[in-house]
Amino acid sequence: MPISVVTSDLTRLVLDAIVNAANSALLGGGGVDGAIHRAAGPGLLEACKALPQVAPGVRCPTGEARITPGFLLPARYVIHTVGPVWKGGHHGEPELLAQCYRSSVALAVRHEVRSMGFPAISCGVYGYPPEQAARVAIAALRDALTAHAALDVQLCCFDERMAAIWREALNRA
Ligand code: AR6
Repeated sequence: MPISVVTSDLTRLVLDAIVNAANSALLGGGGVDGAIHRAAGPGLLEACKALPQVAPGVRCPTGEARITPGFLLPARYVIHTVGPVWKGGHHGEPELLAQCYRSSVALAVRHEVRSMGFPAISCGVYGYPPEQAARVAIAALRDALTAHAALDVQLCCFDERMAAIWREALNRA
C-alpha cells in the first residue's frame, strides 16, 4: 500500500520530501508552514525568496507546486503547494485541491523522490472540511500514483481526530 496515514509532526518525518501547505507568496506563515520554516532554518526562506514571482507577490499560484531544499529538516526537499481557501465548495475548491496533490507528486517524481509526506492541505486556516478534503486528496493521489506505484506517500495528520478522518477516507476509497 503506497498510501498510509500517520499521526505526527510533519517536520519530524524522515522522508525524501515533505509538502508544505503554503500561501502564494511562499514567505512563510502560521500552521504547518510556520513549523516547517522554523525547523528548516533561515535557509528555507532565502530559497523561497529566490523563486521567481509569476505575478506581483505570487511565487506559487493556488494548485501549483514549487520545490526547495529541506535545509535543517530530515527531509531532503520541501515541496511547497498552495491549497484553496474554502468558500463553500462551489468555487473550484475540489479541483484546486486535487491539483495540489497532483502537482506535488509530479514535482517529486521529477526529483527522484521515493517517499513523501503531505499535511492535510487547506484543512487548517483555509477552512476546508477535512472529510471532503480527505476524499479529494486520496482520489487525486490514487490517480497520480497509478504511474508511480513505488512512491511511498504518507498522509501526515497532526492529531488523532484528523488521522481517524483520513484513515476512514482511505479505507472507503
Ligand atoms: N505537522 C503536521 N500537520 C500540521 C502541523 C505540523 N507541524 N502544524 C499544523 N498542521 P494549515 P492551510 C496541520 O493552517 O489550511 C499558513 O499560514 C493543521 O492541524 O497549516 O492549508 C500558510 O502560510 C491542519 O490540519 O494550512 C497559509 O497562509 C493542516 O496542518 C495558510 O496557513 C493544515 O493547516 C494555509 O492554510
